[in-house]
Amino acid sequence: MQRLAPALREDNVPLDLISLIKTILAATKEISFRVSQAHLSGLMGSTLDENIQGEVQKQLDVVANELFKDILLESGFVKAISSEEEDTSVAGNPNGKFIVSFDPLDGSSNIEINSLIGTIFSIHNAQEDMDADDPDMFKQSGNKQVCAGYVLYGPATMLVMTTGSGTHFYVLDRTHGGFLRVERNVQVPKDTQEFAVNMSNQRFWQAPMQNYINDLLLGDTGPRGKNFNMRWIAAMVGDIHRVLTRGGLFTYPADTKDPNKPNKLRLMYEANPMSFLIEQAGGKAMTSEGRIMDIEPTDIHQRVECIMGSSNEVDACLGYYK
Ligand code: AFP
Repeated sequence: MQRLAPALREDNVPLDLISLIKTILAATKEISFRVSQAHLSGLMGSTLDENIQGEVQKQLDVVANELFKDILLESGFVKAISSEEEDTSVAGNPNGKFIVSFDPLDGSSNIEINSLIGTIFSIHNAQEDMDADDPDMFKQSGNKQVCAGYVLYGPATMLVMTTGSGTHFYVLDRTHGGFLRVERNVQVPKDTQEFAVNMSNQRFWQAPMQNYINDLLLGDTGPRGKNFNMRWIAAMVGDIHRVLTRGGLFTYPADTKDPNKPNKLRLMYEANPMSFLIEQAGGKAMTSEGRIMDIEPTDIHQRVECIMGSSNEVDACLGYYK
């Protein structure tokens, strides 16, 4: 097992990016501690506020967001940040080399039930010719990410990260306080018999997704000729971690439940970083129309359809849209 900084140096990650990653991890270690103490410190439950997405914020969402934002902005490494919990981007050091998009606490409906939650982050190079307070700086495709990852606050606090040379697993070793690399170049199996989707939305999906999932449910009596199992953690960090660990297909398809919100997952804070991790591990990350990371963003809070995971299964799903 290797400590984080030597592991990153071995992968030829530039020193300024290593410094930023260490800053991000300092914030996540603090969030991990606050999460573990939340019940004891009266931090369970919701605030009276809604975020820009119209979702009620949990107290821990706010704490995690403030912590992450403050540590990043004070570091001097970032020109601006953009968070799922902020109305717009927030300016940092005008000379900062990077910009960071993040979901400070993904899966917040799991907080009360002491189930999986995590922090997701995505790093791009800052554009030198743009002002630090210009949110348009974040309108860069997922292809331009220089690093992406998540920290999962589970039985172990785990970091899963890529800088473009494979996806690697790290575990927080509380005996020395740092992350140790436990698995290099994780590979998502090409085939799977497991899928993850919120089945309660089935009647709102488009016909191709309805047909695909129906065929999975028919198991060995249907056209797929094999049985499938289903899992749904309701936190993308948890579901994608399972896919990275043992394969699977994860989807949050477009639906007509709320005509003003045909997609649920956020491109910048969820879909792009997870796509980078999945593709670096040999999987696929798509919408029904193309690669997620090819999307040129038009809004920092835009939402996108997600179909990702084991490559042959993603292809099988997309076959229903042709
Ligand atoms: P939050 O970021 O608001 O906690 O939402 C989590 C999430 O965006 C994603 O992580 C899950 O996959 C998805 O929502 C779960 O959605 P359902 O509540 O519709 O199952």
